[in-house]
Amino acid sequence: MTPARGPVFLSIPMEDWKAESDANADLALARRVVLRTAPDPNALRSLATALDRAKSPCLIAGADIDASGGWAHAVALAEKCRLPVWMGPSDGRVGFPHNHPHFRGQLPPAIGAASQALAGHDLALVVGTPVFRYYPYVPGPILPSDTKLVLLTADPAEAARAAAGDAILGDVALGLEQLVTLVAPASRPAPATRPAPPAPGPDESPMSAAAVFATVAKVLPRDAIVVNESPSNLPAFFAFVRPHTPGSFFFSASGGLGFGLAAAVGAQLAAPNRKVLAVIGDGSAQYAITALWSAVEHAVPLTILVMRNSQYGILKWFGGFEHTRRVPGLDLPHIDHVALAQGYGMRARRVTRQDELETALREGLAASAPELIEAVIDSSVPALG
Ligand SMILES: Cc1ncc(C[n+]2csc(CCOP(=O)(O)OP(=O)(O)O)c2C)c(N)n1
Ligand SMILES: [Mg+2]
Repeated sequence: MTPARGPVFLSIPMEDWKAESDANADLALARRVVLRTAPDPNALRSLATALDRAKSPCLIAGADIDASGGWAHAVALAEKCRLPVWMGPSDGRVGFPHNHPHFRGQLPPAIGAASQALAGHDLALVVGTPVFRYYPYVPGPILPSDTKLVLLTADPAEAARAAAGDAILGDVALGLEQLVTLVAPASRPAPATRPAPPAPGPDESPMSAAAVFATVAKVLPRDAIVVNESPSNLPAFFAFVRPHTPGSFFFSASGGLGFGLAAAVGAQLAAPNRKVLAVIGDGSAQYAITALWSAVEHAVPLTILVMRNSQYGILKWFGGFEHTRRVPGLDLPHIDHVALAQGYGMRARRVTRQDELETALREGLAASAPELIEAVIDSSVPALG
């Protein structure tokens, strides 16, 4: 498959299942096709020169760095050029270690705010993520007036539809590897180190999202995989849990709910030697609740943490953002995820305090069967920008 890779619908006529394959089919099966194509060397040389000459360049590290195996090259480039690094807005994977001193955070998914975050940078290098994904419409310039942008992407459609800047097409891991050899070591000062996570506050009931994620950060194994579909709590999640190993974070980049619970079951099946933690909003959980059945029936030992704030929190924020008052249907009282999970045959418990959560997470992550933890959190609506 050529980039961008993703879900494929394959329809096989029923009678073909019964047909015997012949020698020609063996030829087809024996084929090996290498699809990685390196970016144009001249374009990379010009980009390296632009990086060398820039006063204050920065890197926006995207999901495809993870998918293409380019973490080490992204880190080497950021260190050699002393680049501050952001995660792409609403990106589905992490392409750069969030605990690296150069890491700044996730670019906000709105025109005005993303452009403000890039202010002061004369060159923005975007690698393996669209320019850019936006959620609410916040008018403004797509880029600050004195910022040039270059996108390195393996996806021709992504290159074509970028709202601003130049684009270079090719495998992003190969491109980054080449760039590292082409740039000169920068003499500009290294970016300031990102502050340590904030203190989560006292252990009280109901918990804050911060208290939940401080606990998750404490107990999560180093190579664990987190699938996240807890929309209003994503900034709090990234404040505490800083993914720092490849292939350790998955999020629905399109924003379509129902991905998380099902993807977490798939991730645990695909990576039996790593622990998968699904962090799922109480609203989002309803969009693919039958994934619980798959986890139980196939004995998939993932841990599911449901963030019970009893609401569609992000839509309450959105209502306020759009100055829409009294939007109906955004409260989700009375959904008992413990009963739902038990109904599917899954071990489950509710926790209301950090110490209970810590025990539940440790036991869940050590268990050889799937387990659901419903964390009751306060229903404050986070300020999302
Ligand atoms: C399939 C689908 N339907 C509806 C939406 C709109 N939507 C976006 S976020 C959201 C609420 C999510 O609620 P919850 O999972 O409880 O997370 P919270 O915002 O409370 O953190 C909804 C309904 C969507 N993104 N996808
Ligand atoms: Mg919710």
